Amino acid sequence: MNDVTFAVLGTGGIGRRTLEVSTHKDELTPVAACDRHGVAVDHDGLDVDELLSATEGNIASDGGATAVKETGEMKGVAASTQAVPTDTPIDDIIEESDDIDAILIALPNFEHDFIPRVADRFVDAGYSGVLVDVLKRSRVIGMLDERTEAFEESGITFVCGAGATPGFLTGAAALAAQSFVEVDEVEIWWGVGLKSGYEDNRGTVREDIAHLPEYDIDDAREMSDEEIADVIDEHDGVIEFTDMEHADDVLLERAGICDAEDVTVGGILDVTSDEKPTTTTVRVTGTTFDGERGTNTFQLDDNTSMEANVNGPALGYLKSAVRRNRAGEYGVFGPAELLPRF
Ligand code: IKT
Repeated sequence: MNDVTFAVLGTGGIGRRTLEVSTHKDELTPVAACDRHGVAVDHDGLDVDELLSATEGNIASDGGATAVKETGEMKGVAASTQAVPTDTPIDDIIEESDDIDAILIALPNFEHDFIPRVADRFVDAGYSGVLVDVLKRSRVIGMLDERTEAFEESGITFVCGAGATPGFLTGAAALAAQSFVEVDEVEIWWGVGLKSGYEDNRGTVREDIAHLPEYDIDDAREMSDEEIADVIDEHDGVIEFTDMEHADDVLLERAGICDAEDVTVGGILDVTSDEKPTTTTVRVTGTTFDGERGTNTFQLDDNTSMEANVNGPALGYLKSAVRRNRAGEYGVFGPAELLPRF
């Protein structure tokens, strides 16, 4: 595969780690990155080490919404020597996007239609290329599906839900389903230990809290860092999630594998330890053509980090989508319909 250039919208935990993983992939060249108040563009390739060291440890839990501390010190992307401050980061990237093969949207904690609306802006600008997101919520997939025609006309290949879950684990479920002619149940159960990674992943933790029964995405977005810390303390640092609204369900349904209602997603987040509190497991139960009932199980090693399991697949799906895009295949794809490329 020829060189693939890409931009990252958002430089919270996901955006930054994606840039880092890409330095291990010869054919991927990150050429642009932004947060709410800064944008860095270099069509010959960003200096990822410089960008990461400039942004490391200075990102607010809003994924970079705070550009300037009270002290006047530059925060987020704007602190990089490759960046300029801006009030219009997404428009700035759109302006440069003619030569960019793919855009990774790594923006958590926004309203449900935020990613679809970002996609609209690329369509309106006549962008033709790949958009990839690591969104979580089931209800967003329908909003993207409604835009299929616009993406096809524009020449956009959109991959939705391309992180770990939905994403990697949805894809694993699609493979595990191949033994069966009828799939009865898909259970996704994840474990994440985030003691040292907590600061870097506060956006993801905030998003997870929105899945607790007593909260929703708007509450979680409005909560202060202290309030988030209080919720974590109330659970002694270990929070169990059940029946999460994760798009694995609709993504498996749209790939024809099972009904959305037969998919459950849950997991345990432990911010007191870097060890996974439980082994991340996908169990697919079904019936074979010759009448046997069985459960195929896919597990992640306890030593692979969430960062590895979200960002590796995000880039793998991005590469797969660029291949489709270059072959003239446009529209909306989910992680159960594509194999990520290594
Ligand atoms: C996500 O970002 O995909 C979802 C997060 C769970 C990641 C699971 C990783 C499992 C592993 O590394 O073993 C969470 C719901 N925010």
